[in-house]
Amino acid sequence: MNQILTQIKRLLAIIVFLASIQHTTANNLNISGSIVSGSNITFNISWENSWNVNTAPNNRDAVWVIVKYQDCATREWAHANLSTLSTDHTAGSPLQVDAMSDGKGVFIRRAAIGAGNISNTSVTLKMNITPGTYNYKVLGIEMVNVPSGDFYIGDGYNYDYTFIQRQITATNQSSGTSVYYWYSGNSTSYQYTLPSSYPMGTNSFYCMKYELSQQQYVDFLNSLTLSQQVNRTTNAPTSAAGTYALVNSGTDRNGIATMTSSNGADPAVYGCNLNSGNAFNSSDDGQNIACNYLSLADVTAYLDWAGLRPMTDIEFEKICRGPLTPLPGEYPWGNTTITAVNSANLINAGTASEGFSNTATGLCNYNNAMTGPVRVGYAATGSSGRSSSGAAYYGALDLGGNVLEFSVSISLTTFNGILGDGTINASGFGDATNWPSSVNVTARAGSFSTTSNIAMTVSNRQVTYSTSRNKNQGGRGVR
Ligand SMILES: [Ca+2]
Ligand SMILES: [Ca+2]
Ligand SMILES: [Ca+2]
Repeated sequence: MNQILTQIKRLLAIIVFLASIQHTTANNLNISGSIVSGSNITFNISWENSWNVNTAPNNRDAVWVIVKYQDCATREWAHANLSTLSTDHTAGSPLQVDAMSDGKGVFIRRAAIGAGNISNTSVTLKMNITPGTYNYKVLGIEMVNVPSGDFYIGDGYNYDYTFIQRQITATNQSSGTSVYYWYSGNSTSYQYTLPSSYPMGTNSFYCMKYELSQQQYVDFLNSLTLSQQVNRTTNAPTSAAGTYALVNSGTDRNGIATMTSSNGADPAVYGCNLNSGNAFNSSDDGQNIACNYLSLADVTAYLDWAGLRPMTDIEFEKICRGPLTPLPGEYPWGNTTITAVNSANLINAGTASEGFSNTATGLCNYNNAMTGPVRVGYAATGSSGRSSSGAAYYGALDLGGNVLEFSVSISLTTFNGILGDGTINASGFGDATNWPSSVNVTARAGSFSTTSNIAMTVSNRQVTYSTSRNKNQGGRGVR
Protein backbone atom coordinates (compact mmCIF):
# COMPACT_ATOMS: atom_id res chain seq x y z
CA MET A 1 0.00 0.00 0.00
CA ASN A 2 2.79 2.45 0.92
CA GLN A 3 4.51 1.67 -2.33
CA ILE A 4 1.34 2.48 -4.29
CA LEU A 5 0.88 5.74 -2.35
CA THR A 6 4.46 6.75 -3.10
CA GLN A 7 3.91 6.02 -6.74
CA ILE A 8 0.69 8.04 -6.84
CA LYS A 9 2.43 10.96 -5.12
CA ARG A 10 5.23 10.81 -7.66
CA LEU A 11 2.78 10.72 -10.52
CA LEU A 12 0.82 13.66 -9.11
CA ALA A 13 4.04 15.63 -8.87
CA ILE A 14 4.70 15.31 -12.57
CA ILE A 15 1.15 15.35 -13.96
CA VAL A 16 -0.01 18.64 -15.44
CA PHE A 17 3.29 20.36 -14.95
CA LEU A 18 3.27 23.72 -16.66
CA ALA A 19 6.53 24.02 -18.55
CA SER A 20 8.32 27.29 -19.07
CA ILE A 21 6.69 28.70 -22.18
CA GLN A 22 9.13 28.97 -25.05
CA HIS A 23 8.61 30.95 -28.22
CA THR A 24 10.95 29.72 -30.86
CA THR A 25 11.07 31.84 -33.94
CA ALA A 26 13.18 30.58 -36.82
CA ASN A 27 12.04 33.11 -39.34
CA ASN A 28 8.27 32.58 -39.49
CA LEU A 29 8.14 29.41 -37.37
CA ASN A 30 6.46 29.74 -33.99
CA ILE A 31 6.18 27.14 -31.23
CA SER A 32 4.32 28.23 -28.11
CA GLY A 33 2.43 27.22 -25.01
CA SER A 34 4.07 23.94 -24.08
CA ILE A 35 2.29 21.98 -21.35
CA VAL A 36 3.51 18.67 -19.93
CA SER A 37 1.18 15.96 -18.66
CA GLY A 38 2.82 12.71 -17.63
CA SER A 39 5.22 11.84 -20.42
CA ASN A 40 3.32 13.89 -23.01
CA ILE A 41 4.27 17.41 -24.04
CA THR A 42 1.67 19.48 -25.91
CA PHE A 43 2.34 22.74 -27.79
CA ASN A 44 1.09 24.82 -30.71
CA ILE A 45 3.07 25.15 -33.92
CA SER A 46 2.64 27.50 -36.87
CA TRP A 47 4.74 28.44 -39.88
CA GLU A 48 4.30 30.08 -43.26
CA ASN A 49 4.56 28.91 -46.86
CA SER A 50 4.43 25.19 -46.11
CA TRP A 51 4.04 22.68 -48.95
CA ASN A 52 3.59 19.03 -49.87
CA VAL A 53 3.49 18.61 -53.65
CA ASN A 54 3.34 15.69 -56.08
CA THR A 55 4.54 17.74 -59.03
CA ALA A 56 8.17 18.89 -59.39
CA PRO A 57 10.05 19.17 -57.08
CA ASN A 58 7.91 16.30 -55.64
CA ASN A 59 8.71 17.08 -52.06
CA ARG A 60 7.48 18.72 -48.88
CA ASP A 61 8.75 20.91 -46.13
CA ALA A 62 8.68 19.93 -42.46
CA VAL A 63 9.79 21.12 -39.04
CA TRP A 64 12.41 19.12 -37.17
CA VAL A 65 11.25 19.32 -33.54
CA ILE A 66 13.44 18.45 -30.57
CA VAL A 67 12.70 18.71 -26.85
CA LYS A 68 15.28 19.73 -24.24
CA TYR A 69 14.58 19.42 -20.52
CA GLN A 70 16.23 21.00 -17.51
CA ASP A 71 16.57 19.29 -14.16
CA CYS A 72 15.24 21.82 -11.65
CA ALA A 73 17.82 20.67 -9.06
CA THR A 74 21.03 20.64 -11.13
CA ARG A 75 19.82 23.30 -13.62
CA GLU A 76 21.46 21.29 -16.44
CA TRP A 77 19.71 20.73 -19.76
CA ALA A 78 19.42 17.31 -21.40
CA HIS A 79 18.00 15.99 -24.66
CA ALA A 80 14.59 14.32 -24.35
CA ASN A 81 14.23 11.10 -26.29
CA LEU A 82 10.85 10.83 -28.00
CA SER A 83 8.82 7.74 -28.78
CA THR A 84 10.00 5.93 -31.92
CA LEU A 85 6.37 5.09 -32.80
CA SER A 86 4.55 7.70 -34.89
CA THR A 87 1.23 6.46 -33.44
CA ASP A 88 2.38 7.62 -29.96
CA HIS A 89 2.33 11.24 -31.18
CA THR A 90 -0.64 13.30 -32.37
CA ALA A 91 -1.08 16.45 -34.44
CA GLY A 92 -4.16 18.37 -35.50
CA SER A 93 -5.09 18.65 -39.18
CA PRO A 94 -3.39 19.31 -41.60
CA LEU A 95 -0.27 18.00 -39.86
CA GLN A 96 1.19 14.61 -39.07
CA VAL A 97 4.13 13.54 -36.90
CA ASP A 98 6.83 11.26 -38.30
CA ALA A 99 8.76 9.51 -35.51
CA MET A 100 12.43 8.58 -35.92
CA SER A 101 14.04 5.23 -35.16
CA ASP A 102 16.65 6.94 -32.93
CA GLY A 103 13.98 8.91 -31.02
CA LYS A 104 16.05 12.12 -31.12
CA GLY A 105 13.23 14.23 -32.54
CA VAL A 106 10.30 14.15 -34.94
CA PHE A 107 9.41 15.66 -38.28
CA ILE A 108 6.10 17.54 -38.29
CA ARG A 109 4.72 18.07 -41.80
CA ARG A 110 1.63 18.29 -43.98
CA ALA A 111 -0.17 14.93 -44.02
CA ALA A 112 -1.64 15.48 -47.49
CA ILE A 113 -0.89 17.33 -50.72
CA GLY A 114 -1.34 21.06 -50.20
CA ALA A 115 0.39 24.40 -49.74
CA GLY A 116 0.02 27.59 -47.71
CA ASN A 117 0.47 28.78 -44.16
CA ILE A 118 0.09 26.46 -41.17
CA SER A 119 -1.92 28.32 -38.53
CA ASN A 120 -1.57 27.42 -34.84
CA THR A 121 -2.00 23.63 -34.68
CA SER A 122 -1.81 21.52 -31.53
CA VAL A 123 0.82 18.77 -31.37
CA THR A 124 1.40 16.24 -28.59
CA LEU A 125 4.64 14.28 -28.39
CA LYS A 126 5.38 11.33 -26.12
CA MET A 127 8.72 11.56 -24.35
CA ASN A 128 10.87 8.76 -22.95
CA ILE A 129 12.44 10.44 -19.93
CA THR A 130 12.81 9.51 -16.28
CA PRO A 131 9.96 11.09 -14.28
CA GLY A 132 11.05 14.23 -12.42
CA THR A 133 10.53 17.96 -12.07
CA TYR A 134 11.78 19.70 -15.16
CA ASN A 135 11.61 22.80 -17.31
CA TYR A 136 11.16 22.12 -21.02
CA LYS A 137 12.08 23.79 -24.30
CA VAL A 138 10.52 22.72 -27.59
CA LEU A 139 12.73 23.80 -30.48
CA GLY A 140 11.97 23.65 -34.19
CA ILE A 141 14.10 23.88 -37.32
CA GLU A 142 12.46 24.26 -40.73
CA MET A 143 13.61 21.64 -43.24
CA VAL A 144 12.94 20.58 -46.83
CA ASN A 145 12.71 16.97 -47.95
CA VAL A 146 15.14 15.79 -50.61
CA PRO A 147 13.39 12.76 -52.11
CA SER A 148 15.17 9.60 -53.21
CA GLY A 149 16.43 9.50 -56.78
CA ASP A 150 19.41 9.77 -59.10
CA PHE A 151 21.19 13.05 -59.81
CA TYR A 152 24.33 14.57 -61.32
CA ILE A 153 27.51 15.96 -59.79
CA GLY A 154 29.81 18.35 -61.67
CA ASP A 155 28.45 21.17 -63.81
CA GLY A 156 30.68 20.42 -66.80
CA TYR A 157 33.19 23.21 -66.12
CA ASN A 158 36.37 21.61 -64.86
CA TYR A 159 37.64 24.22 -62.43
CA ASP A 160 40.15 23.03 -59.88
CA TYR A 161 38.64 20.45 -57.50
CA THR A 162 35.20 20.37 -59.17
CA PHE A 163 33.85 16.90 -59.79
CA ILE A 164 34.11 15.55 -63.28
CA GLN A 165 30.49 15.34 -64.35
CA ARG A 166 28.71 12.05 -63.79
CA GLN A 167 25.43 10.64 -62.51
CA ILE A 168 25.07 9.22 -58.99
CA THR A 169 22.56 6.36 -58.83
CA ALA A 170 20.96 4.15 -56.20
CA THR A 171 23.23 1.33 -57.37
CA ASN A 172 26.28 3.53 -56.68
CA GLN A 173 24.95 4.05 -53.15
CA SER A 174 24.32 0.36 -52.52
CA SER A 175 27.62 -0.83 -54.06
CA GLY A 176 30.01 2.09 -53.47
CA THR A 177 31.54 4.08 -56.30
CA SER A 178 34.41 6.30 -57.36
CA VAL A 179 34.22 10.01 -58.07
CA TYR A 180 36.89 12.12 -59.77
CA TYR A 181 37.83 15.76 -59.43
CA TRP A 182 39.96 17.84 -61.77
CA TYR A 183 43.18 19.68 -60.94
CA SER A 184 44.52 21.96 -63.67
CA GLY A 185 47.96 22.43 -62.03
CA ASN A 186 49.10 19.12 -63.48
CA SER A 187 46.14 18.42 -65.77
CA THR A 188 45.21 15.39 -63.69
CA SER A 189 41.97 13.97 -62.36
CA TYR A 190 42.04 12.57 -58.85
CA GLN A 191 39.95 9.64 -57.71
CA TYR A 192 38.20 8.98 -54.40
CA THR A 193 36.58 5.62 -53.78
CA LEU A 194 33.46 6.01 -51.68
CA PRO A 195 32.13 2.98 -49.80
CA SER A 196 28.40 2.22 -49.64
CA SER A 197 28.37 3.65 -46.10
CA TYR A 198 29.13 7.15 -47.46
CA PRO A 199 25.93 9.24 -47.78
CA MET A 200 25.56 9.84 -51.51
CA GLY A 201 22.17 11.55 -51.52
CA THR A 202 20.20 9.00 -53.53
CA ASN A 203 18.15 8.03 -50.45
CA SER A 204 15.55 10.45 -49.10
CA PHE A 205 16.82 12.93 -46.51
CA TYR A 206 15.99 16.36 -45.13
CA CYS A 207 18.02 19.58 -45.41
CA MET A 208 17.63 22.72 -43.28
CA LYS A 209 15.54 25.25 -45.23
CA TYR A 210 17.68 28.13 -43.93
CA GLU A 211 21.17 28.79 -42.69
CA LEU A 212 21.55 28.54 -38.91
CA SER A 213 20.14 31.79 -37.47
CA GLN A 214 21.40 33.92 -34.59
CA GLN A 215 18.35 33.04 -32.46
CA GLN A 216 18.97 29.34 -33.05
CA TYR A 217 22.58 29.73 -31.89
CA VAL A 218 21.34 31.66 -28.82
CA ASP A 219 18.90 28.82 -27.99
CA PHE A 220 21.86 26.44 -28.22
CA LEU A 221 24.15 28.56 -25.99
CA ASN A 222 21.39 28.92 -23.40
CA SER A 223 21.14 25.15 -22.97
CA LEU A 224 24.87 24.65 -22.29
CA THR A 225 26.90 24.45 -19.10
CA LEU A 226 29.45 27.17 -18.36
CA SER A 227 32.34 24.91 -19.49
CA GLN A 228 30.55 24.23 -22.76
CA GLN A 229 29.74 27.91 -23.32
CA VAL A 230 33.42 28.82 -22.92
CA ASN A 231 34.33 26.86 -26.05
CA ARG A 232 31.30 27.85 -28.09
CA THR A 233 31.88 31.60 -27.72
CA THR A 234 34.77 33.98 -28.35
CA ASN A 235 34.39 36.27 -25.33
CA ALA A 236 34.20 34.66 -21.87
CA PRO A 237 30.69 34.01 -20.49
CA THR A 238 31.84 35.98 -17.42
CA SER A 239 32.18 39.12 -19.57
CA ALA A 240 29.99 42.08 -18.64
CA ALA A 241 26.39 42.11 -19.80
CA GLY A 242 26.18 43.56 -23.29
CA THR A 243 29.47 42.00 -24.46
CA TYR A 244 29.17 40.41 -27.88
CA ALA A 245 29.58 36.63 -27.62
CA LEU A 246 31.25 35.79 -30.92
CA VAL A 247 32.77 39.06 -32.14
CA ASN A 248 34.76 41.90 -30.61
CA SER A 249 32.73 44.71 -32.09
CA GLY A 250 29.21 45.21 -33.36
CA THR A 251 30.22 45.30 -37.01
CA ASP A 252 29.56 42.45 -39.43
CA ARG A 253 25.95 42.14 -38.21
CA ASN A 254 26.33 39.57 -35.44
CA GLY A 255 24.33 40.77 -32.42
CA ILE A 256 24.56 37.76 -30.08
CA ALA A 257 25.56 39.15 -26.68
CA THR A 258 25.72 38.29 -22.99
CA MET A 259 22.41 39.25 -21.42
CA THR A 260 23.27 38.01 -17.91
CA SER A 261 26.93 37.37 -17.12
CA SER A 262 28.11 34.11 -15.68
CA ASN A 263 29.08 34.42 -12.01
CA GLY A 264 31.83 31.87 -12.62
CA ALA A 265 29.63 28.92 -11.62
CA ASP A 266 26.33 29.24 -13.48
CA PRO A 267 26.28 29.62 -17.26
CA ALA A 268 25.68 33.01 -18.87
CA VAL A 269 22.34 33.86 -20.47
CA TYR A 270 22.62 35.05 -24.06
CA GLY A 271 20.28 37.08 -26.23
CA CYS A 272 20.12 38.96 -29.51
CA ASN A 273 21.06 42.63 -29.37
CA LEU A 274 21.98 43.78 -32.87
CA ASN A 275 20.46 47.14 -31.99
CA SER A 276 22.25 47.91 -28.72
CA GLY A 277 20.23 51.13 -28.45
CA ASN A 278 17.19 49.25 -27.17
CA ALA A 279 16.53 46.22 -24.93
CA PHE A 280 17.77 42.71 -25.69
CA ASN A 281 15.53 40.64 -27.96
CA SER A 282 13.69 43.68 -29.30
CA SER A 283 11.96 43.24 -32.63
CA ASP A 284 14.95 44.62 -34.57
CA ASP A 285 17.72 42.68 -32.81
CA GLY A 286 18.63 40.39 -35.70
CA GLN A 287 17.14 37.17 -34.37
CA ASN A 288 16.57 35.88 -37.92
CA ILE A 289 19.87 37.02 -39.43
CA ALA A 290 22.11 34.12 -40.43
CA CYS A 291 24.63 33.40 -37.68
CA ASN A 292 28.16 34.23 -38.82
CA TYR A 293 31.46 34.07 -36.89
CA LEU A 294 31.09 30.32 -36.49
CA SER A 295 33.95 27.81 -36.58
CA LEU A 296 33.76 24.26 -37.84
CA ALA A 297 33.59 23.06 -34.20
CA ASP A 298 30.73 25.50 -33.46
CA VAL A 299 28.63 24.15 -36.32
CA THR A 300 29.35 20.47 -35.68
CA ALA A 301 28.56 20.96 -31.96
CA TYR A 302 25.25 22.59 -32.89
CA LEU A 303 24.33 19.82 -35.34
CA ASP A 304 25.21 17.07 -32.84
CA TRP A 305 23.18 18.85 -30.13
CA ALA A 306 20.22 19.25 -32.52
CA GLY A 307 20.21 15.60 -33.67
CA LEU A 308 21.28 16.51 -37.22
CA ARG A 309 24.49 15.90 -39.20
CA PRO A 310 26.65 17.68 -41.80
CA MET A 311 25.88 17.14 -45.49
CA THR A 312 28.39 15.59 -47.88
CA ASP A 313 29.96 17.17 -50.95
CA ILE A 314 27.73 15.23 -53.30
CA GLU A 315 24.56 15.71 -51.22
CA PHE A 316 25.19 19.47 -51.53
CA GLU A 317 24.96 19.24 -55.32
CA LYS A 318 21.69 17.27 -55.14
CA ILE A 319 20.18 19.76 -52.68
CA CYS A 320 20.97 22.53 -55.17
CA ARG A 321 20.33 20.88 -58.52
CA GLY A 322 17.80 18.14 -57.83
CA PRO A 323 17.46 15.64 -60.68
CA LEU A 324 18.05 18.24 -63.42
CA THR A 325 20.78 18.08 -66.05
CA PRO A 326 23.69 20.29 -64.92
CA LEU A 327 24.06 23.72 -66.45
CA PRO A 328 27.70 24.87 -66.71
CA GLY A 329 28.40 27.62 -64.18
CA GLU A 330 24.95 27.43 -62.55
CA TYR A 331 24.21 29.00 -59.17
CA PRO A 332 22.14 27.23 -56.50
CA TRP A 333 18.95 28.82 -57.91
CA GLY A 334 19.49 26.95 -61.17
CA ASN A 335 20.66 29.54 -63.71
CA THR A 336 23.79 31.58 -64.47
CA THR A 337 22.44 35.04 -63.57
CA ILE A 338 23.50 36.66 -60.30
CA THR A 339 22.58 40.11 -59.01
CA ALA A 340 24.26 41.48 -55.90
CA VAL A 341 21.96 43.06 -53.31
CA ASN A 342 22.38 46.78 -52.67
CA SER A 343 22.65 47.92 -49.04
CA ALA A 344 20.76 51.11 -49.96
CA ASN A 345 17.72 48.92 -50.60
CA LEU A 346 17.78 47.19 -47.21
CA ILE A 347 14.44 47.53 -45.44
CA ASN A 348 13.24 46.68 -41.92
CA ALA A 349 16.81 46.09 -40.76
CA GLY A 350 17.19 43.53 -38.00
CA THR A 351 13.50 42.60 -37.94
CA ALA A 352 11.60 39.45 -38.89
CA SER A 353 10.80 41.08 -42.25
CA GLU A 354 14.29 42.31 -43.11
CA GLY A 355 14.85 42.23 -46.86
CA PHE A 356 15.45 44.39 -49.92
CA SER A 357 13.00 46.74 -51.58
CA ASN A 358 13.92 45.50 -55.07
CA THR A 359 13.60 42.08 -56.68
CA ALA A 360 15.95 40.64 -59.27
CA THR A 361 16.92 37.38 -60.94
CA GLY A 362 19.47 35.66 -58.71
CA LEU A 363 19.33 38.38 -56.05
CA CYS A 364 22.18 37.42 -53.74
CA ASN A 365 24.02 38.79 -50.73
CA TYR A 366 27.61 38.65 -52.04
CA ASN A 367 30.37 40.88 -53.43
CA ASN A 368 30.64 42.99 -50.23
CA ALA A 369 27.31 44.68 -50.90
CA MET A 370 26.62 44.36 -47.17
CA THR A 371 29.00 44.40 -44.19
CA GLY A 372 27.52 41.11 -42.97
CA PRO A 373 24.79 38.53 -43.45
CA VAL A 374 21.08 39.35 -43.67
CA ARG A 375 17.89 37.60 -42.57
CA VAL A 376 17.69 33.96 -43.64
CA GLY A 377 15.26 33.63 -46.55
CA TYR A 378 15.49 37.39 -47.19
CA ALA A 379 14.58 37.11 -50.87
CA ALA A 380 11.65 34.71 -50.50
CA THR A 381 8.02 35.84 -50.36
CA GLY A 382 4.73 34.03 -50.79
CA SER A 383 4.85 34.89 -54.50
CA SER A 384 8.57 34.75 -55.39
CA GLY A 385 9.82 32.14 -57.83
CA ARG A 386 12.87 29.93 -57.51
CA SER A 387 15.30 32.33 -59.16
CA SER A 388 14.09 35.54 -57.51
CA SER A 389 14.09 33.93 -54.04
CA GLY A 390 17.49 32.31 -54.48
CA ALA A 391 15.97 28.91 -53.75
CA ALA A 392 17.72 25.65 -54.50
CA TYR A 393 15.75 22.92 -56.33
CA TYR A 394 13.92 21.52 -53.28
CA GLY A 395 13.28 24.91 -51.67
CA ALA A 396 16.30 25.38 -49.39
CA LEU A 397 17.23 29.08 -49.35
CA ASP A 398 20.47 31.06 -49.45
CA LEU A 399 22.80 28.18 -50.28
CA GLY A 400 24.49 30.79 -52.47
CA GLY A 401 26.00 33.71 -50.52
CA ASN A 402 24.97 35.30 -47.21
CA VAL A 403 27.11 33.03 -44.99
CA LEU A 404 29.58 30.42 -46.14
CA GLU A 405 28.51 26.86 -45.39
CA PHE A 406 30.44 23.60 -45.48
CA SER A 407 29.99 20.08 -46.76
CA VAL A 408 31.97 17.00 -45.74
CA SER A 409 34.70 16.50 -48.33
CA ILE A 410 34.86 13.25 -50.28
CA SER A 411 38.41 13.01 -48.88
CA LEU A 412 36.80 11.90 -45.60
CA THR A 413 35.71 8.56 -47.01
CA THR A 414 35.08 7.18 -43.50
CA PHE A 415 32.16 9.60 -43.03
CA ASN A 416 29.09 7.39 -42.74
CA GLY A 417 26.41 9.94 -41.92
CA ILE A 418 25.99 9.02 -38.27
CA LEU A 419 23.42 11.39 -36.76
CA GLY A 420 23.94 13.71 -33.82
CA ASP A 421 22.50 12.24 -30.62
CA GLY A 422 21.40 15.48 -28.95
CA THR A 423 24.37 15.55 -26.57
CA ILE A 424 27.82 17.13 -26.84
CA ASN A 425 30.81 16.53 -24.59
CA ALA A 426 31.50 18.32 -21.31
CA SER A 427 33.81 20.81 -23.05
CA GLY A 428 31.15 21.75 -25.58
CA PHE A 429 32.43 19.84 -28.60
CA GLY A 430 30.40 17.52 -30.81
CA ASP A 431 31.43 13.92 -30.33
CA ALA A 432 29.77 12.05 -33.21
CA THR A 433 31.98 9.38 -34.76
CA ASN A 434 33.72 10.09 -38.09
CA TRP A 435 32.52 13.67 -38.39
CA PRO A 436 35.04 16.16 -39.84
CA SER A 437 37.16 17.97 -37.25
CA SER A 438 39.75 19.79 -39.34
CA VAL A 439 40.63 19.81 -42.99
CA ASN A 440 38.04 17.46 -44.45
CA VAL A 441 35.45 20.09 -45.31
CA THR A 442 34.60 22.13 -48.38
CA ALA A 443 33.25 25.67 -48.14
CA ARG A 444 30.19 26.09 -50.34
CA ALA A 445 28.75 28.78 -52.53
CA GLY A 446 30.16 31.97 -51.05
CA SER A 447 29.30 34.54 -48.41
CA PHE A 448 28.39 38.23 -48.31
CA SER A 449 32.06 39.12 -48.89
CA THR A 450 32.81 36.70 -51.73
CA THR A 451 33.82 38.59 -54.87
CA SER A 452 34.44 35.62 -57.21
CA ASN A 453 31.39 34.56 -59.22
CA ILE A 454 32.92 31.11 -59.73
CA ALA A 455 33.02 30.60 -55.96
CA MET A 456 29.25 31.09 -55.90
CA THR A 457 28.49 28.17 -58.23
CA VAL A 458 27.01 24.82 -57.22
CA SER A 459 29.97 22.69 -58.27
CA ASN A 460 32.82 24.89 -57.00
CA ARG A 461 34.99 23.17 -54.38
CA GLN A 462 37.99 25.52 -54.23
CA VAL A 463 37.26 27.46 -51.07
CA THR A 464 38.30 26.30 -47.61
CA TYR A 465 36.10 26.45 -44.54
CA SER A 466 38.15 27.50 -41.52
CA THR A 467 38.47 25.80 -38.16
CA SER A 468 38.52 29.25 -36.55
CA ARG A 469 35.71 31.77 -36.39
CA ASN A 470 35.48 34.41 -39.07
CA LYS A 471 32.88 36.87 -40.24
CA ASN A 472 31.92 34.85 -43.31
CA GLN A 473 31.16 31.46 -41.82
CA GLY A 474 27.82 29.97 -40.85
CA GLY A 475 26.27 26.54 -41.20
CA ARG A 476 23.44 24.23 -42.13
CA GLY A 477 22.68 20.57 -41.46
CA VAL A 478 20.75 17.63 -42.79
CA ARG A 479 19.13 14.44 -41.47
CA1 LIG B 1 18.44 45.65 -28.63
CA1 LIG C 1 24.87 30.41 -47.70
CA1 LIG D 1 26.91 13.53 -29.48
